Amino acid sequence: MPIGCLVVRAAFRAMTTGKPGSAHLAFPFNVQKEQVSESEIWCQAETGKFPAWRFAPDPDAVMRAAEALASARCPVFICGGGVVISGAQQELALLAEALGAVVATTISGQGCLSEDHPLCLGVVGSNGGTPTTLAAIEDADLVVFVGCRAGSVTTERWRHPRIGAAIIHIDVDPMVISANYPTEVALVGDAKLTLKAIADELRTNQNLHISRGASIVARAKGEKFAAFRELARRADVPILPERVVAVLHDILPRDAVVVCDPGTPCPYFSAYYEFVESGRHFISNRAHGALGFAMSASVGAHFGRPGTKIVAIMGDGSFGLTVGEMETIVRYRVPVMMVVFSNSVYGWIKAGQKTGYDSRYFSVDFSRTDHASVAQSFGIRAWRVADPAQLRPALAAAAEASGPTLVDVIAQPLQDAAAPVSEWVA
Ligand SMILES: Cc1ncc(C[n+]2csc(CCOP(=O)(O)OP(=O)(O)O)c2C)c(N)n1
Ligand SMILES: [Mg+2]
Repeated sequence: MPIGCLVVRAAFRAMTTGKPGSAHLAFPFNVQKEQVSESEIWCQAETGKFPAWRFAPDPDAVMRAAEALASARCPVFICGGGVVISGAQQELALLAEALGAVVATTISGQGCLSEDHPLCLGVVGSNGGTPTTLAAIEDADLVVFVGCRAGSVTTERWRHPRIGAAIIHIDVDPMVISANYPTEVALVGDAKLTLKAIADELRTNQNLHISRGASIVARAKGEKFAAFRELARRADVPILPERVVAVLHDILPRDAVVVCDPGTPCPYFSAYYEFVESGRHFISNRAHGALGFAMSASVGAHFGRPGTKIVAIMGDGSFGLTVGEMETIVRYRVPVMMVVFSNSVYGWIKAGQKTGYDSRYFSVDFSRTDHASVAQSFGIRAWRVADPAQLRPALAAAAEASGPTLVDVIAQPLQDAAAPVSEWVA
């Protein structure tokens, strides 16, 4: 059997089973030149989508998790990207509603619950969390991690929740569970099946305590968005990131997909852009957080979901790393809308040097590029906005145009901003 066919088939299994994700194939020259007949190229049908095969957790663990949840005074779910990958949005909503429990998310977990759901707290952690959302985690007497690594950013380096707090952990990957927290109940399984199994178990529980999650969320979000709106309506020059988020939220369709680079985009959109449709509408490359991701990823998002408005939000550092991809965007007429936070600085790193190194700045400032002109040279319609009054008309025109567009926003440098970042990992 030709080795190439085996490897492609293995890649489909790797992408769609266990912890679904991308796969990378590297073919030696002799394999590339191998003769194969069409009948030898096939994949198991289930591996054409993810998760290909779901598996359920140990029923005994389900029972213990249900008991712990039923008696908790104030349980909080912290949901990661695994919930969205599993397509467990409805099961999560039903379980949270049965318990009256708060649902917080990681950056990748956005979309596990619609953000206008009364139990949806939004993003927590050092990148996109705020003091008021943090308080809700602090008040929990039971934390349920779902499809989430309980990593340093989400937990603010394992301080929230603290080590020793009561933890239930649900994940398809057993290597994730109890890696960072001693865990009361471990459930190894698909999020959709597991959440449903717990909800089924709770249905017969006579002592179910219903928590006041909705009022906790209302207070936390009320305070967070009051402070945000105050800044978003200001007409400061350079333009505040809050204003950009608010205007885009106003003008983009409900089902738009927003792809964010590191730097200013990720924390600002995680904290303040409310995704009111559940499912995958926010994409950011966590883990490595490589600059230059959003422009290329937005092209992938377009082909994955053609007909949907796709918006790439970039830093100017990211723009510099990936600008050549504009040729591809033009050649294929990919109708993505790009927005650049032009602040002439590696803002995230400068903010880290400001707080962590006593403002001793090194190698973080660079000169201003006219990103709109660069885009125009590639053949992309572009606007440059320095005046806050021009922001809405420019973004609206770019959003309405049919081909690729770019809006270059002269923006407040991140190290000077009221960013929703509690700790700069820099
Ligand atoms: C490829 C790569 N190199 C370096 C880093 C480290 N890093 C994280 S944020 C950042 C600065 C981002 O600058 P910019 O894109 O201008 O966004 P800003 O913070 O100014 O909004 C850097 C260098 C990274 N994440 N990826
Ligand atoms: Mg920058």
